[in-house]
Amino acid sequence: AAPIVHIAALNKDRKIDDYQRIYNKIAEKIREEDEYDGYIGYGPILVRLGWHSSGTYDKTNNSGGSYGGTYRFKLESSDPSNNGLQNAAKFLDPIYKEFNWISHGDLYTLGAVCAVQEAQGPKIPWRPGRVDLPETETPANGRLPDANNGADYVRNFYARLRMNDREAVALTGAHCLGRTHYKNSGFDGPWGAASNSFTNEFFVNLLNEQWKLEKNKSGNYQYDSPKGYMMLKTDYALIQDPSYLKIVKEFANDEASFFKEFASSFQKLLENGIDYPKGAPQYIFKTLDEQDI
Ligand code: ZEM
Repeated sequence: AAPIVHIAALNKDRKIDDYQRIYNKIAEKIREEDEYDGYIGYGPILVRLGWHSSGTYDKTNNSGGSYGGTYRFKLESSDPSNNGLQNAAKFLDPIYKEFNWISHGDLYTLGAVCAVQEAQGPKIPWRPGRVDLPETETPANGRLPDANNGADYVRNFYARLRMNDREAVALTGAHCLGRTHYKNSGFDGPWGAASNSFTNEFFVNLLNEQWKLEKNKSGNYQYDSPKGYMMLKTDYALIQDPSYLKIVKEFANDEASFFKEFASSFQKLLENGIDYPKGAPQYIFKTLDEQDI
C-alpha cells in the first residue's frame, strides 16, 4: 500500500496572535480550575491527552498520530488506555466551541504545549496545520503502551514513534507531572512531590528513592517508595538498562539538558507523520506570566 501522507494545511488568515489567544484561554482555565484532582489541576491530564492523541503513530505506514484529531471519535476515546482523558476533553470543549476554526489535532497538541509551559517547563515550539480526518481514519485500539513491561518493550515501543533512547528517556520525564489513579489504570500514586510543576524530579527520584516492587490493591505490580511515590515498571526499566541509566543520570544532574531534550522530543512526538510545506510557520507562545496576565 502507498504510504499515508498528511500535509499540514496553511491557513493564511490565522496568525500567532490567534493561537496565543487560545493558549491564553487554556492557561487561564487551568489557573481558575485549580482544585481538579486534589489541587493538581488540569495541566497533567492535558499533557497526557496531547501525548495519547499523538502516541498512536506508526512509522511503518505513517498512520495514526495527532494529525487527524481522531481522539474525538468514540472508537479512540474509549480505548481502555485512554481512561480518564474524558476530563481533559471536557475541559477543552468550551475552548473548541469558542474557537471552532481550530482543528481537533491542533487543539489537543496546543493544550499540551500550554500545560507544559504553564507548569514552568521548557518552551515547546508548535506548528499549526492538523486537519480533522473522518472516523474511518481512526487507528485501532491497542497502540498505546502497557506499563507492565521492561526495557526491551520500551525501546521497541518508542522505535515505532521514531524515538531513540535519549528521546524516550526525555519523554518519560513528563511523569514529573500528575499521578496514576486506580480507577483509570489500576495503578496508584504520584511520581514525586511537585505534581503540577515541570522539573527533572522524576529522574532524581528514580535514582534516589528506596524502591520496592509491590502488588497494589488492583493486583498490579508497581514500585513504591517510603515517601509515597511510585514508578511504573516501564519507568523503572530506565535504571535497569545501562544505556537508559546513563541518560537518566545526566538528566537528574542537569535539568537544562533535560529541558532541551524534552522540548525537541515532545515537538517531534506531536508532529509525527505530518509534512510541513515550505514556509509553514512555527510559533513559540508566551506564558501568562510573561504577559503579566
Ligand atoms: Zn504516561 N502514564 N506513560 N506518559 N502520563 C500515566 C499518566 C501520565 C505510561 C503509562 O502507562 C501511564 C508517557 C509515557 C508513558 C503522562 C505523560 C506521559 C499513567 C496513569 C499511566 C499508567 C494514568 C492514570 O491512572 O490516570 C507508559 C507505559 C508510558 C511509556 C512507556 C509520555 C511519553 C508522556 C508525555 C510526554 C502524564 C502527564 C500523566 C499524568 C496524568 C494525570 O492525570 O495526572
